[in-house]
Amino acid sequence: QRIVVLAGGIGGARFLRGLKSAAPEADITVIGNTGDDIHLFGLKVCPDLDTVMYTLGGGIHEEQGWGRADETFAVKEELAAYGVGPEWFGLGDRDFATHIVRTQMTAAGYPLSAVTEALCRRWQPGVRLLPMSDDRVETHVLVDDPDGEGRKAVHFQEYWVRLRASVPAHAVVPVGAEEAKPAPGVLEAIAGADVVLFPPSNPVVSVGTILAVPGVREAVEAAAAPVVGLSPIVGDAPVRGMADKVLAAVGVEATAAAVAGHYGAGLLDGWLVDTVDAGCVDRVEAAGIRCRAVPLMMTDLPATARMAAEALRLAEEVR
Ligand code: GDP
Ligand code: FO1
Ligand code: CA
Repeated sequence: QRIVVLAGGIGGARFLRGLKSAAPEADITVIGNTGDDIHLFGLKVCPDLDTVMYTLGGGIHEEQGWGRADETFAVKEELAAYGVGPEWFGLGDRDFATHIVRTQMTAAGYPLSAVTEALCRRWQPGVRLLPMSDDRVETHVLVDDPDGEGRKAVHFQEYWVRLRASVPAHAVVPVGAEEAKPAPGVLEAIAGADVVLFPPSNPVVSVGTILAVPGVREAVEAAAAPVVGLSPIVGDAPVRGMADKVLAAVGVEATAAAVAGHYGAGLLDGWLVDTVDAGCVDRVEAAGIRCRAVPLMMTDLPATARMAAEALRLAEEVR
């Protein structure tokens, strides 16, 4: 069974662990979001690709959900001693090595897809991890300019990590997406899939950014395979993080039903909501999307594997 998953960071990575456990024989291709990528200290950092790679490869900081386990911050402290920031982004020593290898290979001419494949030779994530594009795409967020009347665009990481999404977001712009091409293998994987899954990743800045790469949305819409998503919104709030803030920026309510409607019946064949949101099942189905309410909290691996199994079951139902 060929399964394609459009993944962001933590929500995508944790779901993938459950999917691997629920479908150990499946051939899984992950299309990873690279809109969160940021260049710091001359290095290219790919938070979502790394979160998937470290989570599935056993190197993740489990409680935090991003970055490396057993991390130290000597390099960051030394940079700070030179007055070199940003101090608000916590790059650890072990993690730095990944970004050094990635940047070095990029400078030598390798595309991000080849670099990711090389990094995965170490981590053996057990899935094929493809960046959505080899071209640079950077999500920016339009916020009020604190120094003036107008508005200004800040990098997504500055909005999310430094500002903690505490200022109003007026727009979310995947800069460069319009000119980006899907990475080699992306469209082929979608076209050849038996099932396409949207994990409970951020619908705007994770899955939304992947779909913004020209050709990707069209490929998912045209796919012969059923497309099933799992809601990252449970009980009218994100399970973790500030997805409600970026949903507001695109005019979508933070409810499981509204997120299904945002993707739409053109994209989704099936949608899983949490049991606490069972009341919205009829509304989602009325929009032409088959919907089931099942437990959607990824509290441990067995619970996550059951979520993945439910998604695959729903895919069979709508096939
Ligand atoms: P990020 O790139 O690290 O922000 O991760 P993703 O975009 O892949 O996923 C973020 C989303 O995961 C958030 O909007 C959370 O609400 C969602 N999420 C995290 N844990 C859970 C969980 O246990 N269950 C569900 N349903 N969603 C979750
Ligand atoms: N998230 C934070 O909240 N604070 C950090 O200092 C931070 C550093 C960081 C370093 C490497 C990496 O791969 C991820 C990192 N993240 C950090 C997480 C990440 O940037 C964001 O949570 C996601 O991109 C949000 O989608
Ligand atoms: Ca992310």
